[in-house]
Amino acid sequence: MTSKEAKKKHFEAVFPSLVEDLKENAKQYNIPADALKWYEDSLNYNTMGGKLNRGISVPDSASTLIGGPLSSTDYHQTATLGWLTELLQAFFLVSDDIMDASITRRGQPCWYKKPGVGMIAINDAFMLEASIYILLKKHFKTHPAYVELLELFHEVTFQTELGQTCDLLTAPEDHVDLGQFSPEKHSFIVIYKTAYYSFYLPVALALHYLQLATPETLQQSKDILIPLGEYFQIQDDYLDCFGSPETIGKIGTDIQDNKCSWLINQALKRASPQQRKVLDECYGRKNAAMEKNVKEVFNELELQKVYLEYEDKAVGEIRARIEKIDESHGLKKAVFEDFLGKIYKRTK
Ligand code: GPP
Ligand code: MG
Ligand code: MG
Ligand code: MG
Repeated sequence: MTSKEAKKKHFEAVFPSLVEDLKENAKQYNIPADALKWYEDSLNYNTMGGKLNRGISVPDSASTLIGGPLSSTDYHQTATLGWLTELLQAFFLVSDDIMDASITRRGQPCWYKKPGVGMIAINDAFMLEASIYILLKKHFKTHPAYVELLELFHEVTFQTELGQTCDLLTAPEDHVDLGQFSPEKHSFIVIYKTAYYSFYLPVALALHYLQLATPETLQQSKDILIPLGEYFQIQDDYLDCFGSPETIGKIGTDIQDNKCSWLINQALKRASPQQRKVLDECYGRKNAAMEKNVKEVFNELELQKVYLEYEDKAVGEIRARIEKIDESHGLKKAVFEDFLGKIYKRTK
């Protein structure tokens, strides 16, 4: 087993006890047995099975910040905070898959696509979100940063929902207008819908847990993690079209869903009048043949090459920012180098 696999196993081993906590909490309301089982199944199906990068980053960042291995209590506590970020992610993904009409997630049917689930998934998403605050109270009520942790989860949730609002409003189902897209809009969408919860949140949690969170350390972290998160979502947009569904575990929907993705913005910058006509006629239509025509234009415009050039440039800029970090406030460059290392050139 590689050390990465061992780390993942160690982190996964914490989850069952959190599921037990949540079941115990639910039992105080005399929850019927079938509802308790439904809740447990939803927790397991929607929270497990992913890469767990966000969650593992909380204990990882904490250990880097203190410059050595965590005590077993600190590991358990920071891994619990990591699982809360994974619950937040589960809440978002169950909801996002309904909104995006997606088919698969993590190599399995999306939760709402499972026989017998359907729109019950909306309530399950709410239950996943509520579970964060039940566990936060149980494990951190007496932590000096309890209120900061609580407010951080609330703020990051709102930021993500703001990004999702813009993602959906720029992608109306019944009206395609590629003139509505722009790189600026794209940048706003991806920073809010992805970067805050996926990148800033895990590091901010580690800083609060260790009581190293100050306006300076939080701001310095944000200045690196938001661009890093923007790069991550551009990878996601790229993989939606050019990744392999077997590897990424999901079937891309961005072209048919009329999404203001990185690829369409690049295509619009480069398209000839004829290519633009194909994009206007075929983008955002629920039709596989039209989706194929769009992909052909993307290929003619060599967007895979454009992406590799973007990646080199973006990663160079992020590395330069990391280099400039002032470690005297308690931050460590390695927190960000590790994060970049986890996603650089990812294929899933
Ligand atoms: C990723 O968008 C963003 C999210 C999963 C946040 C959703 C936010 C909500 C408030 C529900 P995406 O649709 O590109 O992700 P994926 O490609 O994984 O479906
Ligand atoms: Mg989406
Ligand atoms: Mg989606
Ligand atoms: Mg996507």
